[in-house]
Formats: sequence, C-alpha cells, structure tokens
Amino acid sequence: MTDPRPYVPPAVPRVQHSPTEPLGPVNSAITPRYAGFATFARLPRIDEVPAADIAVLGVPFDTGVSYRPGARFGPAAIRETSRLLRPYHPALDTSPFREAQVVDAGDLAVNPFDIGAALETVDENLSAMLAAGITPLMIGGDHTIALPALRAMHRAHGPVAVLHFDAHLDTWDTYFGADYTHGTPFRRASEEGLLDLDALSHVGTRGPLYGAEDLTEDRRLGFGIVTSAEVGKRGIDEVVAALRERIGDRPLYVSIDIDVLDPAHAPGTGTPEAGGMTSRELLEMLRGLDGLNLVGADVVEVAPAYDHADITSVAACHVGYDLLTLMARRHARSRAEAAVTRNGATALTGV
Ligand SMILES: [Mn+2]
Repeated sequence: MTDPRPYVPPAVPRVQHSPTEPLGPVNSAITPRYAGFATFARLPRIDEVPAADIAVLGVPFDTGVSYRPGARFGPAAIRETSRLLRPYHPALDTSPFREAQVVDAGDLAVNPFDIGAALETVDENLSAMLAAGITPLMIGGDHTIALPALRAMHRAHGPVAVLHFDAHLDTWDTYFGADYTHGTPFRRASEEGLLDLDALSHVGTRGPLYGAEDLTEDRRLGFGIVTSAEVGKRGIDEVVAALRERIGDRPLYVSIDIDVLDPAHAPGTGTPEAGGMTSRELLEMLRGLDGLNLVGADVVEVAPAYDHADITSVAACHVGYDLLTLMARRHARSRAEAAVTRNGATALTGV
C-alpha cells in the first residue's frame, strides 16, 4: 500500500492591486460569490495575513435574551449574506479593503451556560485585539456582549462616547434578579464608569416601557435620546449634526441592535417593536458619522430563525460594511497624519 498523497486545495484568487496593498476579498469575477468558505464579505481570515488593522469578530451568544432566543446563529447568517458585498463604497467614494487590512477573525467560543464566563471571554479577546492595534467590529450575538466590549474599550481608551441604535434603552436594572442580560448592558457600563457621560445617546427608541421612571433613570445614567419618531420628524441631517456635536473627537463606540429597524426591515430579531427606522435611514445616519474617532462597534440581535428571505442579515451585513468603511477611513486618516508628522520631523531636523 502506498501512503495517501496529501490533498492540496486549489488557491483562492483574491483582490489585491499590488503586493504592498492589503489582501482583499476573494475575487468574485473568478470564484462565484456563493462558493467557498464564508468569511465576512469574503475577506481573508486573520491567520492569512501578517497583520490586521480591522477585524470582524463573531460572538455566537444568546444566553442573555429575555424573549425570543436565536441570536447565537447571527454571525453565521450575517457571514453567509455578506457574500454579496462588493469592495467599493460609492456613497463614501472609498474602497475600504484597500485603505486598511480588514480580516475575519472567526467566532469566539463563548460559554452558553455561564454568562460571567462568556463576558470574560469577550473582554479578554477584544482587549488582546485592541492591544495589537486592531479595531474590532463584533457581530452578535445578543446585546449582553456590549458590556464586555465597553470594558475592553475603557481599558484601551478610557471613558468612551457611545452611540447606541436600538428600539430599547437597554439601561434596565435586572431581570429575574440577573444583572447581566441583553436589557442591562448600558446601565452596568455607566455604573462601572466605562462611559463618557457627556456623550451618550440612544437613537431609534420606541415602544412601551414599564413606567416613566425608566426614562428618568436613563437620564440619570447619562443618556440622551433621539426616538425613532424624532428621526422621522427632524430628519437625518439635523439629527446627525446634533450627534456629531455631542461626540466631538472623543473615542466613539457604536452599538447597533438590529431591532432599531422596523420589523419590516428586520423581522429576525428577539424583541421586535413596530414603528422603527428603515434600513436606508440607518445607513444614511452611519455615513453621516464619517470623520469621527470610531474605535469599535457591534451589530447585534440578529436571530435568523424568525426571518425569511434573509431580510435581517441583509440589513445587518450592510450595516457592518458601512461600519468597516468608517473604520478603514479612520485608519487611512491616521496613517496620513502620521506621515505628515514624520515628514515634518524630517524637515525640522534636516535629515
Ligand atoms: Mn438592545
């Protein structure tokens, strides 16, 4: 008997305009979009490149939900749907995957039976990424995972501004005596001193609350609110201008619960509420954030089992793509600023 010969899989052609440029997505003109392993937007895996600037990280965790479970299947659904994303963003005139090395870092192995352990896993991994200079985009998973993300952000950047898109406040205190759930991350983060209390906003909230004190408590924790109805009445540009003024140049974390969208645009989620924003409104708002100091983001609460025709993961992957584009543009700006500083120093010393 002869030894079996090892099977060498065919090389996957990727978009790369020059050897010094970041390694881009799988080339869809050569390998069809629906073929091959699913990474976000067909980007390289983190182990395929020597160093990454920005990473998509899946967190398949939904032990913190209060109503319909299933967001643990969000990362896989979003990756599948993201196969159709293309490498040029016309609205921002940017090829995000040329501006920075963007990768898919796979999924974290989060404990489904121990919320505390799961939060630690997220915190540790995000902290390690931030220490390596990688900007994370987390795809969930339920909203509980925003808390360990904010712990890691605080460790790296100090108190951060938060722009929180959601149907709900997520500043409730406890459910059934539990402190760590998908309805409580922003209260815990505020209590733990992780947030810059002058720059916290919820956008898109709506629907019934337990009582008026929910809003008083939310204000006391430091949040301002732009409701879903106000977005419609005031218009995107005015709301974006007000948010930008509040955020300034602070390090900014953007957390997007996909239920900020109307159930018509995102039916596959755990706690849907009528009267939400459209996906067009959300994407326009995100594009309005260009130029801000975006240090991390998440897209959470995609529960594909309640979906049909991938409506929710289509919305979520486009939201993720816009966040990656903002991050890539921020990387390009810092690189350009560093080059100017270097050249300035060279001119001064005459070297
Ligand atoms: Mn939420």
